[in-house]
Amino acid sequence: MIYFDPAEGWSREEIEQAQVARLRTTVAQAAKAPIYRERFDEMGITPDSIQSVEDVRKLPVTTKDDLRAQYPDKMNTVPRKDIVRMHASSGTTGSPTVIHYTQSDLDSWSDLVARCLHMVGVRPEHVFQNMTGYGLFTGGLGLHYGAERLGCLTMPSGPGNTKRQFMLMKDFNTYAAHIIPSYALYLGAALRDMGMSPEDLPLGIIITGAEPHTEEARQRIEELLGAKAYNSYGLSEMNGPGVAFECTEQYGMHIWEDAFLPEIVNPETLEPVAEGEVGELIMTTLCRTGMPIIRYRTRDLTRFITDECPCGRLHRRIDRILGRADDMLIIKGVNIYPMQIERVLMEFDEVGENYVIELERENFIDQLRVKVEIKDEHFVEDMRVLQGLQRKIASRLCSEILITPRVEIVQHNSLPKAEGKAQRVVDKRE
Ligand code: ADP
Ligand code: K
Ligand code: ZN
Repeated sequence: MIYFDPAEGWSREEIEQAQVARLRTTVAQAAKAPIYRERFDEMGITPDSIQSVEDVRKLPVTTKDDLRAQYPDKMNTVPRKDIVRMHASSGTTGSPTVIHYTQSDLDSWSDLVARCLHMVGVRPEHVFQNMTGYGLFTGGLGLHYGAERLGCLTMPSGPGNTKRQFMLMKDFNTYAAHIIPSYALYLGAALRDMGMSPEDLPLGIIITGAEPHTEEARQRIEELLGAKAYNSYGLSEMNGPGVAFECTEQYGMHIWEDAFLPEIVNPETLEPVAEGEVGELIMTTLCRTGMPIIRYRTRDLTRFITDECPCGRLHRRIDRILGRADDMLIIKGVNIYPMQIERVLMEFDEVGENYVIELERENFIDQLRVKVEIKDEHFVEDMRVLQGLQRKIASRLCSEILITPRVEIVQHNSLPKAEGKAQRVVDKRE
């Protein structure tokens, strides 16, 4: 097998040797930022503190609040003239954090994204349609530069304008596309509504990422758009996309361990979880020069998949992101993740591609309401039929999340749709 980057094929020994060397360089570089200099001084940390990969645990963690406190550029470790780009997190949870990149940071980021695309079969002769928002959000320019680096004709089509997306796909023979999962579902439904079939599209590969989605949602996307869909994980604090990516096995995402040092810890104690257990993903940048980040607490919950991947790559895989620690809903004392709800909804053939979870408080009691669109062909005027379906969904949900939500079936295309990350949970309490 030919790799885009030789590092893809490294042995564990080669990976770990590079990690130790790069972590030492990163500690030295990070110490140029006051926040790290102070923390390292207090804890007596120097590059020599790092002798093995495990020594990363001697280092302090960095939180989103730490980054916010360093706004707008107090964590930079190079002079301003060497910074050539900035991005900001989309601010899904609170005010944004800003990331600064040198040219060498941008180059290694593009290489990582190109490596991901190549891994799933994208090649220079393919046309790549990037259907995510550009701007401060890293998903747009991140995939754009990666696809160009690989050599694809890269179309910055952005999100929205569904008819034009299909037109571009057909006219330019788009083989690979990057689409946020909720928009991919919407697009698939729109194709069906227009009376077209997946065979009418030239698509072969879809990259979905940037927000949590279930295996069931992936299968729908694949069926609706007639292409293989690969999960892509990233976050602006670690460049953006290109951190972890599914290979053609479609089981877990390889984290590029030559560029990032991942840990999975118990979010309360910060101790490593047992092999293969779910915890919070923490990552350290290993190649960044403009703004290295040490042990960033992603708040994302996942686990390492422990067996070796049949594809032969030895960069460890993480499982589909369960959600952010902040996404967890506590209703009537029960912990629920929105993805548990999505998984159940997508099991129902009658159910369409859009849904929203609403939290309400009635007489001091929290209530969970799930509004879900029904496919046009299943919509009937007969209330009894719809109520029957609502009951069926509610009882399946109850067996999954242990409380019975109110399920409300609504007509196709009646729920708000997002062009960027979908807002799946609306909290109407208070
Ligand atoms: P924000 O934190 O404001 O959303 P980012 O655009 O940096 O800003 O988003 C990164 C976050 O998006 C990740 O921490 C994770 O929660 C989520 N995310 C990105 N890719 C995926 C994915 N493939 N699956 C699940 N969640 C993802
Ligand atoms: K090309
Ligand atoms: Zn693999």
